[in-house]
Amino acid sequence: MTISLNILRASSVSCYFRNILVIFLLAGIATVCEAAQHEFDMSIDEVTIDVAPGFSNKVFAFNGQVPGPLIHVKEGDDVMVHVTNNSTLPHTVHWHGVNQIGSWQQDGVPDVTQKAIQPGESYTYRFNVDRPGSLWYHCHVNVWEHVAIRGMWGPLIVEPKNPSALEKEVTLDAILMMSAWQSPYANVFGQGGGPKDVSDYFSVNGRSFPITQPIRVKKGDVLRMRFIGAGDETHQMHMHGHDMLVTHKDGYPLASPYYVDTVSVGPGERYDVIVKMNNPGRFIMHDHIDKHMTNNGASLGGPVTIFEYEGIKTDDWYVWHGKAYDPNFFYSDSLKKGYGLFNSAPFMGTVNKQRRRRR
Ligand SMILES: [Cu+2]
Repeated sequence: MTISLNILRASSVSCYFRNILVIFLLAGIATVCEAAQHEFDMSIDEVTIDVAPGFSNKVFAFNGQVPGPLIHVKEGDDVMVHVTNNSTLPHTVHWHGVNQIGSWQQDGVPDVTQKAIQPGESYTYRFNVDRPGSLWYHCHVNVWEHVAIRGMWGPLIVEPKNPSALEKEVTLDAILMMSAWQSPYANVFGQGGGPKDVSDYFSVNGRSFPITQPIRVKKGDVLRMRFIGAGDETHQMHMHGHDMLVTHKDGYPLASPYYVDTVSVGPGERYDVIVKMNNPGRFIMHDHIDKHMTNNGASLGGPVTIFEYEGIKTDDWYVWHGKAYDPNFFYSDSLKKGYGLFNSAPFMGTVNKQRRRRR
């Protein structure tokens, strides 16, 4: 900069060339400052969500919703999140996939990087998203309960500075967060999720069929699905009628993408798949662990969606004939809105009528 200013001051530089230099300098500064700075607010609230027909579950919900709000940023951005704990138990937020280079104190692990955020208290996380991909965030206190069966998770999508040619072809985005529930503890905060406890409801984005949603497509769409293993079970997600090209694992691009019709999504894992939607019809996607296709033992339930192609006539007997459609159930609309934090009204729970702990 000093050298550049000296050049500008040199009397031999004409006004014309000085103006050109200034333009180049400003362009350079703009490039250096390309990384954005985001500041978000997130609360942790005690609410109840409907997981399946006749089954509701009390949760600790980021911004009152399960899954939590979409955080959508770009590789290299700085992120600041003010977290306020309105619940009756302590929590933290771990930013899963962010390597926290030079910022380990922001990793969100209680008694390792910070003291847990107590009820009524706030904590501010500051970090740089140092690598792109399908990341996520979740509590790191009593994870077997708070994460496995209490809904404390949401997507953190970091767009790459240099997307691949195939990624640029994507016309429709979907996020699928897999998890399970334990009905004996549905209304009991502070318990459940132990090694002897049994999951009896299974879900995608916190809901079990039939109150999940279809993914509506048209022939020629290039669909990207980001699977996130948010709970404590493995889910074998099988798509009928199409090949899924696995392009990323845990946010990292694969050197050799490979085709599957079933993708195994374990706890903490993320898989990105890209699918050429070229087979008009009505096709199911379901968990191929058969007992996961039940709601407390009753079939059909669990993490099921159906790909509905535009132009395929619905039938009277079709299980979702006349269903009210939510185009944002898989965050597809939120992902189109650019960068930021996006709440989603259909994921909101109802506020519990209970006494808050006074501090
Ligand atoms: Cu927690």
